[in-house]
Amino acid sequence: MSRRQPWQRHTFLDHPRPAAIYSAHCFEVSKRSRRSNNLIDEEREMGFMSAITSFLGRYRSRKASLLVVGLDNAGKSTIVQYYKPDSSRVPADQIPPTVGFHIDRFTRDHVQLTVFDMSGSARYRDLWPYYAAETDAVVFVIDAADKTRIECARRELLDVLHNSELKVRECPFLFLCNKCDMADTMPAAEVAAILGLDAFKDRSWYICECSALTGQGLSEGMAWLIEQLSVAR
Ligand SMILES: Nc1nc2c(ncn2[C@@H]2O[C@H](COP(=O)(O)OP(=O)(O)OP(=O)(O)O)[C@@H](O)[C@H]2O)c(=O)[nH]1
Ligand SMILES: [Mg+2]
Repeated sequence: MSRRQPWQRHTFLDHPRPAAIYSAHCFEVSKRSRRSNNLIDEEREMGFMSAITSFLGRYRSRKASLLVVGLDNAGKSTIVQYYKPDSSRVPADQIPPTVGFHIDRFTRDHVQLTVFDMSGSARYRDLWPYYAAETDAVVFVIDAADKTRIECARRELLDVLHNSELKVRECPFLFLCNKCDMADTMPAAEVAAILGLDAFKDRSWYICECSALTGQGLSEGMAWLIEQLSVAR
């Protein structure tokens, strides 16, 4: 057998441990790995518990107020009624034009909502900034079939933004381009461009097409809003 040169590395097999030491070593290793397995289990449990806690925290009944604004006849009240539970919903053909404002309270996606459905009539628009002071989110409804008044809608949007607490306070804006069931309505991208939403850099906003009569797009819009309200807490 050729002798190893001194520079050649010795291996474990060159110096076998006595059986007792070797098994003690194995026991230590397995104890350590069991301890680390326990730690991993504990961490996993804690992760699971914190996931459940955050889930419950997130969806335990919470409260938020919404301000619903937009020109008269845009479909605000019809949209609010659509979001309500079936049992308390007023049928679309029995909703009168709003006078002043109307407050509705209902729970949607585990959030207790207080909804300020404002009149869009010119004589009541001055009320919007007052109710914007405390709101958690704004729903701005646009009649996507009414091309002649979209410029007016833009002015009212700027007005409520500049003459209210919203000027300094971040709060999410949901833009609903309503009446998309009708022919020749403006697509959301066109409405966004006219309203100048590109300039909305300091707040979160979302725009989608919807129909308060068919329900199209309304769940999508509300899902975004609820997510924003969750993030804000
Ligand atoms: N085709 C169509 N009609 C709609 C839609 N939403 C609302 N309308 C109709 O539009 C009209 C006005 O609806 P409202 O919900 O009263 O409008 P509003 O924005 O609350 O109006 P004010 O209370 O006056 O500010 C009603 O005749 C509704 O039936 C829609 O998605 N599609
Ligand atoms: Mg109304």
